[in-house]
Amino acid sequence: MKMKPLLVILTKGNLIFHRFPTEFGALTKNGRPKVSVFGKQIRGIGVVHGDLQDLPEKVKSYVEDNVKLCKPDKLHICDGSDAENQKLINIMLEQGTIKPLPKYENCWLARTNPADTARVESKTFICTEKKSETIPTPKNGAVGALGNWMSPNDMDLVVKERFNSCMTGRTMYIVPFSMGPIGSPLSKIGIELTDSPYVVASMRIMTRMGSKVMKQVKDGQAFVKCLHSVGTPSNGIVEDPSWPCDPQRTIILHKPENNEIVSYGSGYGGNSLLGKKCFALRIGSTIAKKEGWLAEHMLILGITNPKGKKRYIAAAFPSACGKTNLAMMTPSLPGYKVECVGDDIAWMRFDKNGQLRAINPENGFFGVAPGTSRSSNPIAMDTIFRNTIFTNVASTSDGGVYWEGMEKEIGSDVAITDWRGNPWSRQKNIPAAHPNSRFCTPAEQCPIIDPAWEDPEGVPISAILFGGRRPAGVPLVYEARDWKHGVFIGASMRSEATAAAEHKGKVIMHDPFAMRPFFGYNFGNYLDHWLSMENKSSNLPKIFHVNWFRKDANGKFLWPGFGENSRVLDWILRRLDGENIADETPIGLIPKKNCLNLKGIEENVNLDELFSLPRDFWLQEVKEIEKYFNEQVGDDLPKEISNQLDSLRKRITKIN
Ligand code: GTP
Ligand code: SPV
Ligand code: MN
Repeated sequence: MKMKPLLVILTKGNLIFHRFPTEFGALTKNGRPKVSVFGKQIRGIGVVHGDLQDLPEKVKSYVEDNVKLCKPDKLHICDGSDAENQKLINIMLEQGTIKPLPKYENCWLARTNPADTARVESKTFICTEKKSETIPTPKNGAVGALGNWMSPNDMDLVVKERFNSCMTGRTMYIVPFSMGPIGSPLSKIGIELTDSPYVVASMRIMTRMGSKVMKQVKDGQAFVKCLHSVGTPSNGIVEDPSWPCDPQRTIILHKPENNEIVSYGSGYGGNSLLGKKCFALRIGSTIAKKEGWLAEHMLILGITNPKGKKRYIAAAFPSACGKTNLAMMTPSLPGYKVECVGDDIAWMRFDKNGQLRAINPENGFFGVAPGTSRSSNPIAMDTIFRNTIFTNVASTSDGGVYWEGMEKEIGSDVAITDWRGNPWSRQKNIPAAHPNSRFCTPAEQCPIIDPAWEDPEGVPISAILFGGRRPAGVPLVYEARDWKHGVFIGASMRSEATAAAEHKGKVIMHDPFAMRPFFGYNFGNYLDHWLSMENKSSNLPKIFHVNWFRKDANGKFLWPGFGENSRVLDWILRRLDGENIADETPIGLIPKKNCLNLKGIEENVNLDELFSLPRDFWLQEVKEIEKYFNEQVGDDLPKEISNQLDSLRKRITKIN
C-alpha cells in the first residue's frame, strides 16, 4: 500500500507531521504559503531522518528544487553514523538489494541488474555552451572519441524528461561528502541527492560522509551539486525491484560552469557514486585547470628502499590495468616496503617550494575483484573481508565470496552460485563473477595504508608513471627524456579495452593519461595545462612508462608482474638517485644490460624480448599516434606535442 504523503509544518523549530491527502498549495494565509517544507509550496513529504531546519540555506534550496522535480515520498538527511548505516542495511536486506556474507564480519553481497554492471561511456556527457570547450573538433570526418558534448539547453530537457517524479514512492537521501580529508586545503565538498540506499552505503565507504561535512557547508564552503536517481523505465515497469535501474535511458551529465553533476538510470560504480569519476575527475579536472592543479586517474604509493629512503610515486593506468595492485604491492625484492596512499585518483599541486604534492580524495577502494588473490594481492585480501560491500561477485555455500583467481582459496566441497544467482561449476565456460565485479572497502583497513595518507598537505611526488595493457612492442619500462617528452608519452598512451566500461573485445584503444573517459574539458587544453606545469618547479618529478602486459608469441605474459614489479620500481628509484643505469633508445631511456635487478626471480624472463623495440611496430605506432592526434585533437594539439611526435618519428627511423 502506498502511504499518503505526510505534511510537514514548521513551528518554532519543531517538526510536526500530519497526514494530508492533497497537494497543499491551497493552504495559504494572507496570501503567503503557510505550510511547506522550506517555505515554498511543494508536496507534503516525510522526513524520516535528520532535521530540515539544520540544513544550510544553499543546501535547502538545492534540495527543495529537486524535491519539486523528483517528488520523493520521504527525505533522509545522512549523518554518516553507524546507526544510520544499520538502517540502510536493513532496508537493502528487505528490498533484496544485498544479502549477508556470514563467513565475514559486516560484509554484504549486491547483485545488480545484468544490464547495469559497468560505466557507460557512450552515455556520459559534459555540458558547456560551446562544444569546443568540451572536446577538440575532430578532423577528416572522424567521430570525436575524447568525450561527449551536450548543450546546457539539451541537458535541461534531459533532466526534465528523466527526473520528473522519478523518486515517487522512494526516499531521497541527502548525502554530504568530502573528497579529501575533512578540512584539508586540497579537499572539496559535494552533496549527493540519491534514491539508492546502496549508493549511500557505498559513499559512506568511498568518501568522508556525514554531519561533519554538512557543518563545513554551514561554515560557508562551496559544494558540488550531485543529483542521482536509479530511475524507472519509461513503461513504468521495474523489472527487478532489488536493483531498480533504467539502462535504456541511462545518462550521466556534468555542467562544469555550475559545478553540477546529474546521473540517471544506473546504480553502478562510476555512474552512481558521484564523488569518484564524475566529481574527482571530470568536474575535478575543470576546477583544477582553473585553480592551477591536476586531477588525475592515478594511484599514489609510498616506497622505502633498503637504505630506508622513502619516496612517493603516482601512476596512471587505465581502468582495470593494475592501479590497485601496484598501490598495494608486496615487493618481491628484499628490503623494499610499499605503502598505499590511494588506488585510483590523485589530486596534485605544486607547493610554494615547487614540490608536487598529492592527496587521495577518496576514503575507500572500489577495486576489481577478479584476479585478486593471496598470490597476486595478499594485502587486498587482508583488507576486504570486513565492512565491505561486494558487487557482482559469486557466492559460496559457506557464506563467502568467490571469483576467478580464488580457485585455490575455497574448499572443493563448497557450492558456488554465480553473480547472476545461478548454480555454477568449474566445468561451466562462463565466469562465476562478472569481470567488472568489485569490492568496496574502507581504505583505513588496508594493513599497509601509508601513515601520511590523510596528511592535509598531501605527500611529495618524486615520479609519475604512465602505463597500459600493451601485448606487443612496448617494453617493460622506459624513462622520458624530460617533462615535455613525458607529457607526450602520457598523451600517446594506448591500452587494451577492459570490462570496466561497455567496450567489447580486446581492441587497443587510445587512452591518453588514462583519462579518455574522464576529461572534464578539451583534451588539447588539458595538454597545455600539463605542459605549463614545467614552469611551476625546478624540481619536476621524473616521468616513466611501464607495461606489465607484454606477451610472447604464444600469448603468455613475458613478465610475472605483481610483486615482481618492485624490480621496475627499484630501477626507477635508482634513476631518481641519478645512477648511471640507463641507455638511450629512440623511445626513451631503458635499463642498461644487467641493471634491472633480477636476483632471486623464479620465472625465466626473456629480457631481450621484453625490451626489444621492433622497428615496424614503432613505425606503425607513430603512424597511429599521428592519425589520432590529427583526427581527434586537430588544431587544439599544442605545437610542443607535435614537435615531440616529429622527433620521435625521426629517432624511430634510425632503428635497424
Ligand atoms: P580500476 O579500479 O578499474 O581503475 O582498475 P585498476 O587499474 O585499479 O586495476 P587492478 O589493479 O584492479 O587490476 C585489474 C586486473 O589486472 C586484475 O585482474 C589484476 O589481477 C590484473 N593485474 C594487475 N596487475 C597486474 C600485473 O602486474 N600483471 C598482470 N598480468 N596482471 C595484473
Ligand atoms: C574505473 O573504471 O576506472 C573504476 C571503477 O575505478 S568506476 O568507479 O566504475 O569508475
Ligand atoms: Mn579507476
